[in-house]
Amino acid sequence: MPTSLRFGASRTRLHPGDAGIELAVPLLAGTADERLWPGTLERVDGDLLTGSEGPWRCVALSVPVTQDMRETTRSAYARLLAALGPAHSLRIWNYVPAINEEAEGLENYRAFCAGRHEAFAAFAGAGFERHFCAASAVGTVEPRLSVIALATEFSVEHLENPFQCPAYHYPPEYGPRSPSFSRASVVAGSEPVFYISGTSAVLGAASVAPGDLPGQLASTGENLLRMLAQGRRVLGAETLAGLEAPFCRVYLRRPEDVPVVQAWLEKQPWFDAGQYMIVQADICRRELLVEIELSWAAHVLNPSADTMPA
Ligand code: 3EB
Repeated sequence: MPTSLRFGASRTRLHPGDAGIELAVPLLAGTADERLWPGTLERVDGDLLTGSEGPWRCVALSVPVTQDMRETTRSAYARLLAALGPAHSLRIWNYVPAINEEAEGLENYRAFCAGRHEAFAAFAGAGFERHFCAASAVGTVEPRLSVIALATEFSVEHLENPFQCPAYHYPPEYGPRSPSFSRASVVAGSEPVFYISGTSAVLGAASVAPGDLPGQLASTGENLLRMLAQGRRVLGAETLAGLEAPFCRVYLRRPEDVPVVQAWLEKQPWFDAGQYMIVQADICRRELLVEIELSWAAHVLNPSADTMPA
């Protein structure tokens, strides 16, 4: 039985077995569920669940954040990386409590980045940046850090956007430790999978069109097309064109912006009205209003959907 990520729950719960993962992130539009991976999860260690299905591996963890965000994140990621084991990281979703609020002079997102960076450095040692995969990190109102990770035995290629500074090279003005992710991750070969990270209006390392939704959508759309071109280069144009349309998730800071985002989505070449959701979440920089991620994985991770002839 495949596992789904379900948005709009009253609280976050990671269920072993068929019930999947429920996230307390409000759904604003579109479908509530995204098929996450082809297997089920088992509870192995309190609030940490894992599963393996063929070459794919999934780890999900949700921990209360009662004290220091940096240390909570470091220890959560140490457990997560240990549970992923030797599999190659492919996609990580992070839900960070009160992401733009500060504690002791450090914004929660920056404290999260510091703890995540420290855990990767301790786990993978020198050259650990090679292991950074596609990710998103957005806010949640629940006082819990929830992280869902996919990994695979297949080799994974991590991609960068030539118009953006690699996030792991962001200068220190964006926080004491840089964010540990790549702009996209691809598995080529017989079971191709392609994940574009949560993508925002960032050029170089700077935010574009601060506080201006149409300007940010335009810039985000250009960044998504740039990453699509990177993926096409690795997968081949025919392979990419042969895949089902991507699943699209939009993280939106202000619920009242839904109509503007929907009108914009309908004009995007990759958009499929049957495979998207808009959820309410704060974005990791205060001036950013929207972040968008695309996932081409349904044909592998949701194979039952392919059994009906068109
Ligand atoms: C950015 O480009 C926007 O910290 O894991 C996007 C995707 C962003 C992932 C993360 C952050 C992350 O810097 C923010």
